[in-house]
Amino acid sequence: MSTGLVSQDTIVALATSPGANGAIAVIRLSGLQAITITNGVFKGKDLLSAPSHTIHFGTIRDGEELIDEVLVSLFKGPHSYTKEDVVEISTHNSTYIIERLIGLLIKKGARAAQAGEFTLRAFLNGGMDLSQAEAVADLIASENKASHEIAMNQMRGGISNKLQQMREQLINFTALLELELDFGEEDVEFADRAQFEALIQELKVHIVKLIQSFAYGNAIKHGVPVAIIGKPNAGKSTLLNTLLDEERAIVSDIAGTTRDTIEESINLEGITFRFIDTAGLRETADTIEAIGVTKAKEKVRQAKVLLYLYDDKDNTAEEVILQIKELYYEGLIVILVRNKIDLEGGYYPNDMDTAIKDALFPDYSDSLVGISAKDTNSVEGLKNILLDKIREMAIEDQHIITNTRHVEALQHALDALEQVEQGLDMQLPGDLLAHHVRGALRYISSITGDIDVDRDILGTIFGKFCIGK
Ligand SMILES: Nc1nc2c(ncn2[C@@H]2O[C@H](COP(=O)(O)OP(=O)(O)OP(=O)(O)O)[C@@H](O)[C@H]2O)c(=O)[nH]1
Ligand SMILES: [Mg+2]
Repeated sequence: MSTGLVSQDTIVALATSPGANGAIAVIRLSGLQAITITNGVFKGKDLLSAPSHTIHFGTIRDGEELIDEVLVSLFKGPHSYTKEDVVEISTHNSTYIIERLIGLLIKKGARAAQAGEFTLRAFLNGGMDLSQAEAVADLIASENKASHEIAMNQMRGGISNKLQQMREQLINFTALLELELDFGEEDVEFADRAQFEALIQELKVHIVKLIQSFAYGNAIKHGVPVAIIGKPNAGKSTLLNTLLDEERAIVSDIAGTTRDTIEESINLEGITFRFIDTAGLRETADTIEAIGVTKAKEKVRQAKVLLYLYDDKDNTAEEVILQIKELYYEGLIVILVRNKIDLEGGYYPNDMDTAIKDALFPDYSDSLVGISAKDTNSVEGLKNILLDKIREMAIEDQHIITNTRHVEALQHALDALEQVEQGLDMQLPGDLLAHHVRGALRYISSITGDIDVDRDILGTIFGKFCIGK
């Protein structure tokens, strides 16, 4: 797609979802001729003399032929989404009407918009920065409260403001470093090195936090994957059913009942969790079951949280410890779940729990809970632990990264800042330090689009939008 300078032409597209059943469809135009073109086919008030932010009832006609009765909303630039003149025509939601109307507007001089072109214009015209524009796509795609909150925060400039502050601080220092260069031979230091070092430290802390927030942001965006793991008959499928409040998985006292993985999502207090029931882990001669066991282990690798189920009849502490250590990888949240406590009349910590805690806390896990998977009330406690764990991942200030492009840029910025730090240690001259600082600046700026962003990058970002956005 063309991402050149802001073009002067007028674009048109259906802004509501095509083929949807709703009563109304909205067709949107943006550009210099948006109002003139609409006025040419609209019978009602003269739109050219109408003030901005007004709505007008009238008809759309192709010559003498009446196409629809419509409402036309006017937004004159720069007080519009794209900062250009924008017209939104609300029509009846008929595929025929929409096609005729868009066709007519194109005949009168508009051009069919490309994917994301309205938002691209908003960005190019300075209405929003790049990370805010990207958040528009996230906002439209958000399916739960938590991802909606993150996208909304980002669209309203959440991380941009933070990054902007960092940029300004760095720019100030680079200016001082560059001033030193002007004095060439003279041995002057305008940029206080100790202060500079403190600033770099501070920025690194912020960036690391933002990078870490990506794991959380990503989980929130796509649903937090939770693998339910344990030996056969541990009660994994029973737990899944209770969580879903539905007989989703087959439960039986035959070991090896579940073979394939079963995934279901539920929303707990605004956060989507993807629970994955798996085949019980054991050595088996049954080929199909063995495939299930391999698959279960793979699921753990893709999971954010591992619920490890065991009970004190069918497991030994050694087995549990060994299996957790085998399955564990850095960053995985492990919750140990001793099941079937109803058989003992409640949860009483025993020697097995003590042995497990001694071996696994705090390196592999820090939570152990007793439940009865059959019992909804008892599973409530487990849900709360899960929610707490996920919320712990969130960082303060709500600055959460959800975008792969952003996290990569931050990683590069961090590398560059580390080079500045090493440079300071080695007492490198100002010009070399300035070089690394500019590197960091470039990466930070690429997130908000404060530098000349590569056209390919813009094409990729806005190409992901739907037409009309
Ligand atoms: N008393 C009691 N029995 C339970 C509990 N949870 C599960 N069971 C029983 O344990 C047996 C195995 O339960 P499942 O949920 O099929 O176990 P699983 O871990 O999915 O087993 P596989 O699919 O074979 O790996 C069934 O007879 C369940 O009724 C519990 O909390 N209390
Ligand atoms: Mg099962």
